[in-house]
Amino acid sequence: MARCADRTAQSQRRAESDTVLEMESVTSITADTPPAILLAEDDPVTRMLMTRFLKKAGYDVDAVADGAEALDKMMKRYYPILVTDWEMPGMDGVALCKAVRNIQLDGYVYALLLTARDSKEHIIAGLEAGADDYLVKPVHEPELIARLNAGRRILALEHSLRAANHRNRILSITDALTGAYNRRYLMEQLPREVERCRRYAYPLSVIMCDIDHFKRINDERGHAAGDDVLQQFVSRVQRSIRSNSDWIARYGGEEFLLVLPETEYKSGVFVAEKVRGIIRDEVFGTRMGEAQVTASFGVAATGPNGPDLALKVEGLIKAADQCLYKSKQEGRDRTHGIEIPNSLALTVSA
Ligand code: GH3
Ligand code: MG
Repeated sequence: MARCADRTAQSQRRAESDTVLEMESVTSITADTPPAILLAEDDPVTRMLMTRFLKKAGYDVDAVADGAEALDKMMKRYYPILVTDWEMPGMDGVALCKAVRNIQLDGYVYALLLTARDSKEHIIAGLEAGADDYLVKPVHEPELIARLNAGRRILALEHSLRAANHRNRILSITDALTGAYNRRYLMEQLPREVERCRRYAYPLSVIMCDIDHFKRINDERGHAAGDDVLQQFVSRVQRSIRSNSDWIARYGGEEFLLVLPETEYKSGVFVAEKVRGIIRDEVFGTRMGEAQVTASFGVAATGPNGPDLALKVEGLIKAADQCLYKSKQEGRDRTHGIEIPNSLALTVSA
């Protein structure tokens, strides 16, 4: 979807958080499927004839009568191909091409300019405004199809490049063994979550969790069985948290940090206790047999109105870690937490 001006406040916040959304795939464009075309043409007869012709050629076509309407449509839906007349009332084709190049859309737009003018200066002006190609009117239909085919090859290339970049990005932020986010992503993303919660005055909870006596599992069943436990641990946690906002990162070997935006202290502790139950209540299957696993938890949460200016990510993580340490010291398989309504006056609660 294009970045619309009328996006709701909530989805705006989500876009800013830029977290779980990274896992979404990029819009699919291949050389085989005809991409959607937006046709901007003010002459009703030409518009109707071209729409009919393009539809017959297999394209999904939306047609509008001027540049402003075209731009409005493009803000709401991604059209990989724009075919636009040059001369139109209000925003003309050249202004439309310029505008399209200045907004952020979900993918590249291949812009084909139709013009009655064939002087070199005009053609250069059209291409410099952002058009990829031009056709002199009256349009010769087989030539239009051939030029659209050339455009589709470019779109398919651009798409595969973007998909490869997307895959690389996912690989660079994911822990290969468990599929959780890696520490690099955590240290990149958590400051943004803190900032976002501060701006919108929402609480934020983080939960540090560590598998109890994990070394024993490795020692008794082998490293590979330990890996099985780590994988299942993460998939159990992922299944039990909100998939569109909460996320888990591998902090160290068998230590993970759960990030729960818009979650206050009580709910943070509730989630930690829920996850603790999910881990301990069902044995883990490993390649070396079943294993009983427990984990310890430390919750650190901001006050209900979000982090104050003094709160740093390191402080939040340290507070969760100290609570986790307390849980370990008191015998493991338990949760301790701290609410930090004011970073300068930390109050510990069990
Ligand atoms: P505690 O209850 O105090 O947390 O004890 P623990 O045994 O869980 O903690 P300790 O720090 O003594 O041992 C953690 C072990 O986790 C040691 C390390 O070899 C193992 N480990 C770290 N990363 C991996 C991994 O990716 N796979 C496996 N199988 N083991 C790992
Ligand atoms: Mg451990």
